Amino acid sequence: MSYDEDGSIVLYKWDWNGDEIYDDSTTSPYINHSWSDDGTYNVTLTVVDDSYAESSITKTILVRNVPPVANFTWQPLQPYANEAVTFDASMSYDIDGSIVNYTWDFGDGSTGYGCIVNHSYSSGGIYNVTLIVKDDDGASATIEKQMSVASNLPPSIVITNPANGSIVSGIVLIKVNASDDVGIVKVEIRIDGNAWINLTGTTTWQYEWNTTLYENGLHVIEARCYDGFFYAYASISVNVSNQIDFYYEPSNPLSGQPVYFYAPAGNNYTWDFGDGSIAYGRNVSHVFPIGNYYNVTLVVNKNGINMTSCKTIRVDTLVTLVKNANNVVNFISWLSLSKIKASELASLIGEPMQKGSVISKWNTSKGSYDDYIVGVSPSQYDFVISPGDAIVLRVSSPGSFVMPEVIK
Ligand SMILES: [Ca+2]
Ligand SMILES: [Ca+2]
Ligand SMILES: [Ca+2]
Ligand SMILES: [Ca+2]
Repeated sequence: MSYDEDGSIVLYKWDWNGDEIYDDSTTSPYINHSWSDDGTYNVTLTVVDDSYAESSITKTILVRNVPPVANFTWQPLQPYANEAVTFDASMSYDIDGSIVNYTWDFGDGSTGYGCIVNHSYSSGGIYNVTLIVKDDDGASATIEKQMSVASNLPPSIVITNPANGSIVSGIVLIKVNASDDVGIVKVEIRIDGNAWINLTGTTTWQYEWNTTLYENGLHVIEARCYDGFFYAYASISVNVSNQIDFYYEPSNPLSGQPVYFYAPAGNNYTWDFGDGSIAYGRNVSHVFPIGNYYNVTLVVNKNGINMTSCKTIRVDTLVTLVKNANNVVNFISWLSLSKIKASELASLIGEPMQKGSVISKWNTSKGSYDDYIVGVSPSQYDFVISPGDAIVLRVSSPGSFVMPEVIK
C-alpha cells in the first residue's frame, strides 16, 4: 500500500522494536517477522524511491504472550510401592519466556514443587499425576498422566538351622530362608552384634560358622534380608559347647596304681583330678588312693580360648588279701552304693576264696558274727552285706581282688 507518485519504491526498511535501528530491508513490500517475547512494539517502515527520497510511518503493535507447554517423564517407569520415583519436567518449555514455577499433584493426596522431584507411593495402584507449569508472564499449562505403581510387601526370613536354644559345637552350618513378593536383594547374618556378613544364595542362604573360635556359652545369631525397600529380621541364640577330648590308661584304673592322662595339642594344660589334686602339663599321671568315681577336668587353651573337658572316671578299689598266722584275714568295709550277698562277694573275690573260706559280718542285733562258709553253708546262711558294713574275710590262700563298685 506504499507508493511513489513520480517513480517507484526501490527499498523497504523495517525497524521492529522502535530503537531507530533498521533490523530488515527488502526490495519486496512483503516480509514476515516474529518477536521473541510478548510486548508493545513501535514498528517503523521507511520506503526509499528511485531518487533516494525516503518516507516513514510508525505503528504500534501489541504482541501477546504465548502460554507455556507442560510435559514430564518419570523413572522408573513401573515403580513399586515405597520405591523412590523421580519426576522430571525439564521437557516443558515456553517459547517466548521461561517457566518459573512447577507444581505437582502426585494423585495420592501429596504435592510437590520443582522441575525435578522425588516421590514414593506407600501402596500400589493407578495414580493420576498432574503437572502445572507457569511462565514468567503468568500464563500456565497443565498436563495429567496416569501411572501404575506395583504393590510391594515386606520380605520374610527364617533361620532354619541351628535350632533356637540348641547346643552346638565345631563347624555349624547356619541356614537362612528368605522370600519376598518382588525379590530378595541381599541376606546377611551377624554373630553377637558384630559386623554383618553378606551371604550368597538364591532361595536358601548359608554360612559355615566355626564355633571353636568362640567361647563356650550363649551366642546370638541374627539374620536380615532386604528386598530393596524393606528389611526383615530373625534371631536365635545357641549354646556353644566345644569339648576337647583326653584319654587315659589303663581303661579300668585301680586305687593305689598310677593312671596316665593324655591331652590333645594346645597350651596351658591344667588337670583337676577331682580328689583335691591338681597337675599341669600335657601328659600327666596320677594315683587315686581309694576307689571312687572321680570327675577329672582338663582345661586347655586352644586358639586363644580356654576349652574344658570333663570325664567321670571309675577307679576300682584293689583289696589285697595278706596271709597271717590264722590263714589269711582281711577286714574290709563294703563301700559300695549297692547291697551284695555274701555268696556273691565270694564269687567276686574268686580264686583266693576257696572252699572253706569264711566271710563274716558283725550282726548288731545278735551281738555276734554271721558267717558264710564258701562251698559249705546252706543257702539260708547267705546274708546281705549293706553299704558301710565291716566284713571279715578269712581265706586259705593270699591274693587280690577288685571291688568293682565303689563309693560315690
Ligand atoms: Ca530496530
Ligand atoms: Ca510465554
Ligand atoms: Ca512472554
Ligand atoms: Ca517385597
